Amino acid sequence: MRLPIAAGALVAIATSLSPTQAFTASPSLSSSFTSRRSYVPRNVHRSQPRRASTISSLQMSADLKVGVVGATGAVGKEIVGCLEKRSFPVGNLRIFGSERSAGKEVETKFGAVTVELFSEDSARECDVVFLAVDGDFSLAHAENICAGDDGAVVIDNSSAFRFTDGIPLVVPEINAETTKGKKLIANPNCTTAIGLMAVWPLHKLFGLKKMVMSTYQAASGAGQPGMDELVDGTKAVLSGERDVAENKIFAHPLPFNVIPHIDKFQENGYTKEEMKVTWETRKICGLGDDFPVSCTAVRIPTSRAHSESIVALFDKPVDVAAARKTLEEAPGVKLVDNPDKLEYPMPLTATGQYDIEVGRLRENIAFDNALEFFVCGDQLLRGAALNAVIVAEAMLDNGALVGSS
Ligand code: 2RA
Repeated sequence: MRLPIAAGALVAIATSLSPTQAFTASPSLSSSFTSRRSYVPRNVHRSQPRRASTISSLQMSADLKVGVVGATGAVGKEIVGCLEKRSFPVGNLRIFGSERSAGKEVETKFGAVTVELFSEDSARECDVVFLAVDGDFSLAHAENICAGDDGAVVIDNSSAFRFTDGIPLVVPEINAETTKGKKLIANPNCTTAIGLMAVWPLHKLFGLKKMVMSTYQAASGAGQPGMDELVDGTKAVLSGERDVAENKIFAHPLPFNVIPHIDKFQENGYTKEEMKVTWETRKICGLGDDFPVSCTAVRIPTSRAHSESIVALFDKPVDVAAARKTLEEAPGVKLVDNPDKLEYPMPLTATGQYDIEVGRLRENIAFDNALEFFVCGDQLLRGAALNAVIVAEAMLDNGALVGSS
């Protein structure tokens, strides 16, 4: 079966977001806790001391045919990196791209891989395909890649299917069981995935009633072009070449600025990025369609870790010590909350890490039964690539993903 490629859709393969999506788009305390701490140079991965989730050794022994579409973009590169570092059972790695990248060679732990021109037929030959492409491309091809008993499992990083009934939207530490028997899985928006890693354990403890989030989002949310625009613009201003940086990706110059605008404005005055936090929180956590979640999403001039200030209101009275203990034990979460030593979550320390950092934990003084805290997470890892790879691991574990001969 040969199915057509949507005209123009491949143009966006090399980056995870189009420019349009990026902006129109896109003292002393007595109780201090730090579970682990280490500084990581920007964009450098240190060895990961623990895994955000585990899969059984039996299933790890299967060798899978793995496809990555968009592997030359910022998220795609990290997917390949996660497959390598987490010892995902890759028997054969295939990288698919546009005409522009087809034929290029990519060095991987699994050997040198020549980028193939994408076709649905080729992608269907894989056991699992990670899509790190834009929503139009996913809409055109994802369902065809996974159709039928012989189709591949597809884990889609775009927003194309996040709110489609019957398609799971998954943060594996929260709702991995929803992938059972499914072949198309939606990966959440980075902002939601990072925040919910901290909110979910607290929800289980106290029962979430409402949530208000304010974000401080890195340039990487707009893909490699966003990171490049930040670095180039900062250099241009610091060298005296320009008074104010140029902007093509973001709505305004990002260097030396903050921009309270990510994704398109909606009729209710929120942006789509903000509403994604509301809609995705409801779906992933199994909350009602009118569950109250409000977000203000802001782009700041950092490279690749998103930060979030969260006020969570609960049904039950909150106990800060119990909350700390729960967060310390939560998979994929690192409690960094030691103000006496100036230790709290920061993009600098969260960059390159699998775990999200949570800290500045305190009882909120404006609302009853409310906690306030600060979260940082690597936008390209927990916010995208790592989450997708752990979804695949969970599917190996529950039998939704099996190797074919
Ligand atoms: C952003 N959340 O930061 C988006 C990317 N998925 O722009």
